[in-house]
Amino acid sequence: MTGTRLLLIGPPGAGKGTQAAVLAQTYAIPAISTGDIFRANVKNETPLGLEVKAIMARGEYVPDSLTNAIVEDRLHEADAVSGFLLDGYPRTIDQVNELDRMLSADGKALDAVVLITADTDVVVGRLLKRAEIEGRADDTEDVIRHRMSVYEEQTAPLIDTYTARGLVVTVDGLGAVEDVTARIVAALAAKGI
Ligand code: B4P
Repeated sequence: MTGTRLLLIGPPGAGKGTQAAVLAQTYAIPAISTGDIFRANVKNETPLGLEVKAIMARGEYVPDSLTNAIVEDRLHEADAVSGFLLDGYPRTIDQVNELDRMLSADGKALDAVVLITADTDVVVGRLLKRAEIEGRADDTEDVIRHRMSVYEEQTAPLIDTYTARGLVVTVDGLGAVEDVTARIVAALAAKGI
C-alpha cells in the first residue's frame, strides 16, 4: 500500500520510534524520525550536529527553522514522494504550519495522525531502561522529566489542532510492542487506511 501519509505523535518514550519501524514495513512507506536525523548528525559531528548537540542533551527542542528545513529536504527525496510516516514531527505549532505549507505546495494531504498514549511512570521507566542499553545523553531522569514538560507545553496542544481536522486516532501505548502495533493497524483500518 503506497501513498499513505501518517504522523506519529506522543510523549517521549511512548513508543513512537519503536512503532515507526514496524509501521514503515506494514504500509511500505519510509519512517522519517527527526530525532534519528539529529542524532546521526551529532554522531558524525556535522555543522548541524554541533549546533544541536547541547540543545538535545538538555531535552529542549531544536529550533523550528532547522527542523523544518531538514524535513522539507527529506520529504523531497524519491522514497517519500508517494507516502511517509513522520515520527516526532511536527512538535510545535510553527512546525504544523510549515508542514501544511510543504504538503499543500505539492498538492498532498495527511491521512491520519496516530497519537500513542502512555503514563508518565511507564515512559520514565522505559527511557531509564534504554539509558542502560544505549546511553543516550537525554535519557537521564532529570532530562526525561524536562522532555515530558516540554512535550506537554509545546506538543500536546497540537492534538487539538489535528483532532479538529478529524485526523487523530488515539492508541494505548501500554503493553507488548506487537499489541500496540495491532491496535494502531486496527485503528487505521477503521478509518479506511
Ligand atoms: P526523539 O528521538 O523523537 O525521542 P523520544 O520522544 O524520546 O522518542 P523515541 O522515539 O526515541 O522513543 P520511543 O518512544 O520509541 O527526540 C529526541 C530529541 O530530538 C528531542 O528531545 C529534541 O531535542 C529533538 N527533536 C526531535 N524531533 C524534533 C522536532 N520535530 N522539533 C524539535 N526538536 C526535535 O521508545 C522509548 C523506549 O521505550 C525504547 O527503549 C523502546 O525500546 C521502549 N519501548 C517502546 N515501546 C515499548 C513497549 N510497548 N513496551 C516496552 N518498552 C517499549
